[in-house]
Amino acid sequence: MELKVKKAVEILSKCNFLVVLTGSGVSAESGIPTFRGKDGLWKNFRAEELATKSAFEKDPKLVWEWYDWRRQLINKARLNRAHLAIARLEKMFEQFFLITQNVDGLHSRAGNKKLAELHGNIWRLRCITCGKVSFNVDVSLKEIPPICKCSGILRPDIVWFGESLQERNLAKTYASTSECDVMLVVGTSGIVYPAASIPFIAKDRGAKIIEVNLEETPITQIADVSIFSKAGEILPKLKK
Ligand code: BV8
Ligand code: ZN
Repeated sequence: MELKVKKAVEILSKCNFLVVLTGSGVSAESGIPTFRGKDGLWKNFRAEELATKSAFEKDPKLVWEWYDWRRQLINKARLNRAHLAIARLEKMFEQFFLITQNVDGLHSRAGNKKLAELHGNIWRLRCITCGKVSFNVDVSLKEIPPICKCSGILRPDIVWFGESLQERNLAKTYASTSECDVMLVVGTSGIVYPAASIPFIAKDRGAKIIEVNLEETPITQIADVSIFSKAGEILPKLKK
């Protein structure tokens, strides 16, 4: 493992433009369940069943309860050393961009500014009628589902399965992916598209790929180095 860390550090020492791509594994050590891990269940529902427009239309209360449960978890969660190291990396590379699939807002809380939240943000709400977007300040909702002033139902401002990602985020993502010379991929199973295609696009453009994960993923086959260990352990080493 030390050899691999050394190789990753060597790659980073020659890097001009660093892009980091994260998934729920980067928040796992903060106690937030990943999607496909064993604790990825809530009341025996899988995320794929609840994070869809049809589930919300069928039972907005149930879907809101799930998000409320997650927001309370996130509110109690402490940043872990991977979040802090990635915030530090933004300061160490003047050309830097962070692409996250996570909706928990923890990278911003850690201080990252140059980032795209590809799948939205659990703290933002959007009215399904008038489209107004607002930040929800209180952690748990008083009324479920919350109602907009225009009396429309508010939904989480999150990209559900089957929904397309926001153009603005995609543009920033593809721009940084085409310019970076190193992509550091942390804590993602590389299953959800279009996020999962990002490392492949970077690789095709000649970028070096460093992966940090507990398990092999489809990205492992194209990685220049894959370090199979906890993000909270490895990222501080890479930052140092
Ligand atoms: C789109 C917000 C089309 C929700 C999320 C069939 C039907 C319908 C759609 C599809 C289909 N087949 C394919 C699709 C496309 C679909 C897709 O890819 N599905 C997958 C499941 C096959 N994609 C979409 O639907 C996307 N939209 O395609 O639209 C379209 C196109 C044009 C026009 C109109 C429409 C939208 C995808 C976004 C879905 N929303 N999140 C919410 O959060 O509530 S995705 C969800 O999965 C989360 O955002 C999460 O981040 C993301 C990816 O999962 P991971 O982050 O990778 O988490 P996972 O648990 O899988 O892995 C964790 C990893 O961490 C593991 O590898 C583990 O080993 C590692 N780990 C754990 N602990 C640690 C660690 N590593 C290091 N250290 C540790 N300590
Ligand atoms: Zn409204």
